[in-house]
Amino acid sequence: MNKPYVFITRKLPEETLKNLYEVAEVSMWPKEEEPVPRERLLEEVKRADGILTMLSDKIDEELLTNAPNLKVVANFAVGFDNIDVDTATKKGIAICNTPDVLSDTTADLTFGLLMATARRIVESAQYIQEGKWKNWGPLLMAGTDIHHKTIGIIGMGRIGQAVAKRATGFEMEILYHNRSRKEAAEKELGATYCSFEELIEKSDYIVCLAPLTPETRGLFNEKAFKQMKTSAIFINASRGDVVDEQALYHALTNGEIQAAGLDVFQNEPIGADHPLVNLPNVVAIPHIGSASVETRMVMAELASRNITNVLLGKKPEAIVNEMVLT
Ligand code: 8YV
Repeated sequence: MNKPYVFITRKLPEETLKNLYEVAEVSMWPKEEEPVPRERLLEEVKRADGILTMLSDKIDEELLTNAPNLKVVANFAVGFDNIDVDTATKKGIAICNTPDVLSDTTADLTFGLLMATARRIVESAQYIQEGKWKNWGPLLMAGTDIHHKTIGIIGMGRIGQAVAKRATGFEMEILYHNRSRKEAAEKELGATYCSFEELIEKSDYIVCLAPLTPETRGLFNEKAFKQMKTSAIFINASRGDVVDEQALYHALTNGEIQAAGLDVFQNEPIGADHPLVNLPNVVAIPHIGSASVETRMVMAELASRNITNVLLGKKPEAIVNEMVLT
């Protein structure tokens, strides 16, 4: 019997795909930093039983309705806003993701971004690189304290809770807003639930880790930035589309908030001419929340196991639309 066919949309380390090679014929787009062209992907899904894909590939209705054999799409990410899950579910296609394995790594980066922004670390490094450090002054590159301040976390899922855990080490007061109450976070981390409005008004650091949904799209708009303290620092490590970037630019250049640390943008990848990138009070980084070598390997292994399990008729470890399995 022919083995099922799996297409991988980006070059991943071969050693992370061992179990997949045992059960499937595998072909992989050979470039690491260049997405597979849409035409090639449309061609591949005509025969694929499984696709291992990335956030940069749109797995939309057109693609899913031209995939007669497709049984599983495994996203190399915890988020899955690049996939039309409703259409996939109607067609009985399993959608898998990579939760848990990236939570601590993404929380480390989020906290690092917060610290870099508050303490002007990137601006300070550039100051030396540009040969500007000629003298010392009491307020040279003076930033803002982190310890004992109030952090407000929007999206208290696994990553949000891992950020909150780090905030306890800085003895911060922790506020959170989430679709549902997280009693464990309240008990174990001393986090306090509050409304979105209350959170943005009271927090010194506003950290967005909420998934992109119809409810969160454009959540951080002109009104929201106006409600924040003028000393507030905004950190976004979820999705660019939760922010109205024009409103953020206005807030940062008109003293409505103090600074922003951004790992994600509305239209990625962005160029050096993006209006937010060269503001002195912005630290911008290229969507690297989960990008540690260790975690990227484990993500690839999990995505690969997710496909293997679905193809073998077993329950995958992480599935978004479990109803397709019944
Ligand atoms: C992705 C992410 O893994 O997991 C997510 O949802 O945003 C990132 O960690 C990365 O962009 C690769 O797709």
